[in-house]
Amino acid sequence: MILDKEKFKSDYVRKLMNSFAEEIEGASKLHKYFALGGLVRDYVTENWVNTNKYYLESGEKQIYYFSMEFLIGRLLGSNLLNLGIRQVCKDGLTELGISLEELEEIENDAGLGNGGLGRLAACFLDSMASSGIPGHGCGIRYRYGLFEQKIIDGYQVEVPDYWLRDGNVWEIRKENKAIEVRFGGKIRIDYINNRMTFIHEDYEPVRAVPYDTPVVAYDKNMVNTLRLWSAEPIAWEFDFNTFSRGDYVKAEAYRASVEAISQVLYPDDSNWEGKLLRLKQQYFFVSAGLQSILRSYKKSGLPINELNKHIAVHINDTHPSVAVAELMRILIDEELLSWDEAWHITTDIMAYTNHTILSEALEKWPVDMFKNLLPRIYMIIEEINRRFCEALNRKWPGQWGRINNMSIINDGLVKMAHLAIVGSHSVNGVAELHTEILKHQELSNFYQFYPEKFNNKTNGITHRRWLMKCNPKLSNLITDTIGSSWIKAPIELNSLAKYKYDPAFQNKIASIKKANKANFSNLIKNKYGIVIDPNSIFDVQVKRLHAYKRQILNVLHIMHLYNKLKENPSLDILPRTFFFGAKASPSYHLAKQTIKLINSVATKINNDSSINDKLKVVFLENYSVSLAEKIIPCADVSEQISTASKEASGTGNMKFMMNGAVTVATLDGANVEMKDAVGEDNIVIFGLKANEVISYNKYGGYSSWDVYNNDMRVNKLITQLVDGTLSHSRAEFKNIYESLLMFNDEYFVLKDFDAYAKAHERVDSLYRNNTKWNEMCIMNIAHSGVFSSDNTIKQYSKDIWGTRELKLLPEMD
Ligand code: 26Q
Repeated sequence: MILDKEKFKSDYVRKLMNSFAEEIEGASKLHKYFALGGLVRDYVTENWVNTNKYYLESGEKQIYYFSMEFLIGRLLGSNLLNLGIRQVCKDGLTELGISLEELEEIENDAGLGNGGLGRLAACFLDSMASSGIPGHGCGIRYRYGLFEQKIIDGYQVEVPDYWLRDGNVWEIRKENKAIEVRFGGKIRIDYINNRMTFIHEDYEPVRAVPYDTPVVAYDKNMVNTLRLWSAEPIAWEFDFNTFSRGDYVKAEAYRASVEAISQVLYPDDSNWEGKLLRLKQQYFFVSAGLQSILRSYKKSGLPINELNKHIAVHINDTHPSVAVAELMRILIDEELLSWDEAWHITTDIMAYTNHTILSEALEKWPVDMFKNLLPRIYMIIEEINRRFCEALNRKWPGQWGRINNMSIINDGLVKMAHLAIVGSHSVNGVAELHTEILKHQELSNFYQFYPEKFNNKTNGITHRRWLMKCNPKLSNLITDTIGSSWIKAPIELNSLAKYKYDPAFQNKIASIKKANKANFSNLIKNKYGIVIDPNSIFDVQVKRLHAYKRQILNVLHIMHLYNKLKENPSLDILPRTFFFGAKASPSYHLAKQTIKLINSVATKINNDSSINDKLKVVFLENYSVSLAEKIIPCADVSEQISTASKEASGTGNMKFMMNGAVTVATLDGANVEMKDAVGEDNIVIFGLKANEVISYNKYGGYSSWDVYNNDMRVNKLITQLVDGTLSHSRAEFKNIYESLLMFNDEYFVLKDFDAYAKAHERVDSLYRNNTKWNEMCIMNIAHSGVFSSDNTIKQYSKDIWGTRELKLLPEMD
């Protein structure tokens, strides 16, 4: 948008006055932030209204991305960027004596996600809008996001994340668009006009109220919508006229049980408590979302049997897969379509993305729970399953083992992944390797039955947030060097490859990294009191804590370097600072123990002056989107070391690459494609391959005891876990010790140790050659454009959704 500085200043002063009856002098930082956010929101509202109007009137196909998680982080900076007014606002604020950066720091992260899956949804929203695709998010407005992590005494302590405490300037509550969602009760079957009719009785109604957040396109007059639903009691329960004490108690219980639905985001949990509530959450937002889509579709006057021409729904992992049955319910029970018509429309609308091959993450619900909570939905799933099993039996007559295995309902469980596959026209994995594993291992039966449904869509990241916003110095250097076309067409970053050998460009790249590192070092000193050397190699592993991601491999290797330095204090290794950032699911004991281990190793190493500051270890508390934006531009080395075959894709890996880090990687997830893009000289690959891991898992042949007995470095490290080296209590790291030895090291940490240590020796020697290292950084940036989520989203749009990319919204009258 066009905005001049003087206009901005006067708008801002007025906004502060109108919102808080304050002048700049007397206003708090919080109010200054809210005035700025409110003003930016005002700037987008006209385009937002026009976009919605255009979408409604044109009948343009809309895609709704259904997700339990949207990890969007902060919005002020990205909205300013996408509107193209960051500089003018910054200059205007400076003249008013206000620092834009300081105001940006006031905003609470919207932490409505655990990790990759939620952040992917957020990147997709940005890319859909910026590519001109009419695409919207649909999810839950959790009152509490993922917990805030405190580290106390080296242990993770979880604190509730009340992100809405100060209010949320970006959202608008849409009271008039509320929807009723029904739980429990019974289904009575009746014949009305000769049609079998299903009447839902004695249900518990819940009011779903939408809160809309604008999703601003980059340099386009379009604004899409993220609609998050909040659960509230239906008003009639509080009829104060007929109110008795008993009613009051009942009404309060009802209120609490309803509000619980949108109270808190579930951590990716091995703990199944609160299962019922999670199922309630899923049906709640799916039903509200689909009902509201239908309501606005009908307003446009288009015929119901063309719904699939105008609407697409994407199911982000199995969590929203009840959408298949809910859409069938609406089309059959409310729109009076036949089963076959409804099924054709539903499967044409739905598409499903799988994000994991870990079987514990595939959702299964006990039949009794499901039937009681969602009786009509359960009936529909039974019918879907009956027809599906019949079709299976036609293809594979009498192969009951296989049919049982594929059945949606089996062993007293409803299998949501199966429902999603059967009810969608597209099933995709999130990296080439992952999709191949789905097709030939985990979902091979389904692939044989529905080969045409399976496809790959490699993940991506929005280069607007993950380069332009978080690393403005690098972004400006790129534009100064190759022009600005890469911003609209990130693949053109590859023009940077020409400058690979250019010493002047290399120096600029190196000095930007150095400046970012120096800034961050100050932050670390202020927050943790740890002094780190900005000239040391910054080696970073930030991601959810999980055994398969192998933070343990990293920390064991750090212990090993420390052991070597203790033996030989003059050992010639380059100084390194290792950073970790990770939240562990509260009930995931081993993950929490790993955090304690990292912190114990950090304390030991950081306080040992005999190693001459050659090693430092920093655990970054409360890893989040806003912290990621700070650490990623500083990284020299990116740790992507999951056990091959276990990481579906990874997206952090791409963010580091785009910011010029060199990746130490196993051939897992999208690392494989990163290697292909950047060339094997510019990435450090090590370790078992996916097929080797799969084969060990199938046929055996690995014993961690053998490594322990034969590799004296490993032997020493394992012993140190339990001999008091790191903790007074020898039981402190017992679970880690046992997982590596007694339970035969499920994730091949010891097996890969030697290769990993060698990979780091390579890193050390590559870094010594400044020129070579800079070349590698440049090549990583230059080949990262293919991992922009703009690229990914265009493939979804073309291959799966059938949506169009609008250049600009036509002028509205
Ligand atoms: C399941 C059942 C009960 C409670 C919680 C869950 C649950 C919650 C979150 C299961 C899984 C998740 C999140 C998964 C996730 O983030 N997966 C990551 O998705 C990324 C985007 O595709 C990939 O890049 C990562 O490889 C994958 O791990």
